[in-house]
Amino acid sequence: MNSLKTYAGIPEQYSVLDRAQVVLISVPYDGTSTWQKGADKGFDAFLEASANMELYDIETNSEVYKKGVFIAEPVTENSSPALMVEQVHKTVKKYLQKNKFVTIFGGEHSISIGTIRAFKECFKDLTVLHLDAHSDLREEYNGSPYNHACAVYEASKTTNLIQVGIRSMDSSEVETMNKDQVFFAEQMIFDDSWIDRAIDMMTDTVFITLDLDVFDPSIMPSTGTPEPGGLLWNETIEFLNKVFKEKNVVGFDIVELCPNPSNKAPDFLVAKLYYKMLSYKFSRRDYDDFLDSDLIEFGKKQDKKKEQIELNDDEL
Ligand SMILES: [Mn+2]
Repeated sequence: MNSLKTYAGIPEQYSVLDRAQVVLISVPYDGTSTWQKGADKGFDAFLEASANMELYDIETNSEVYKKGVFIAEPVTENSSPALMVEQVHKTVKKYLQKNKFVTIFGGEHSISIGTIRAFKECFKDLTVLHLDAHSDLREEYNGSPYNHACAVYEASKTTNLIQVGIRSMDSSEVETMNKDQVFFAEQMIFDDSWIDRAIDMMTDTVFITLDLDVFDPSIMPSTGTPEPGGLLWNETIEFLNKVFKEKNVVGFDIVELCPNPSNKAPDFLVAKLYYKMLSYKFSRRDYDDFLDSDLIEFGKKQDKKKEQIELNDDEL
């Protein structure tokens, strides 16, 4: 049972609401998925994998779990897609109002309609950074606007939506799509300037919605609708690191883990991805209450990295 577990097996003192800066809400919802079912099992697989992970992050020289991660009561409403979305919206908002860094774990992508709505109401000039193989811009699908195929339609109307990794869409979505703010996977492989161009399009305040099928199925086969030609690990975290460094990321959701009990590597990838994103968030140099010693070490490391980058540029 989730209630007996903590994220990544962290000591209980870091998992209570009062002390935790991070809230993790699971939405084990799989009501509208159209192909492989199982996204409702994602959170447990993620949690189990997370308990087997090292808690020191080499890259940021930090142990972000000390910021505290509270696992909220899961959103289990599933009597209709509309009610599920409303319940997600309410729950996310409740924790945002407590000034927590709110993260949400699916479930399938329709849950993001509720998460984005809550963030949109709490933050001005919101950018939604959408990483996905699919454009998810249908106004409705199978008779509902709360289908996974419609996950960011509302965001396309109400926020600054930037889409990354897209490689599958329907012709009916062409009109809704703002092509100037879409980075198609086919183009990204030939030109890595997409990283800076995408960041330049963002406002300061960013919410990230990450559908795991944005990754290549070679490293992320455990998802409802895998698509060939996706992102690999290093380029993805390099991009995310830069986004967290340059923008104020106010929260994120991760969706569509559809675990396969005989291959736990994808579950582990997701556990590590979540931890990386928290590490990037909280080890930013200007983050006020980061321990002084950590801060100095981190600063040194960043300078070194900068030198290295400049060196590499010279070589070119
Ligand atoms: Mn997708």
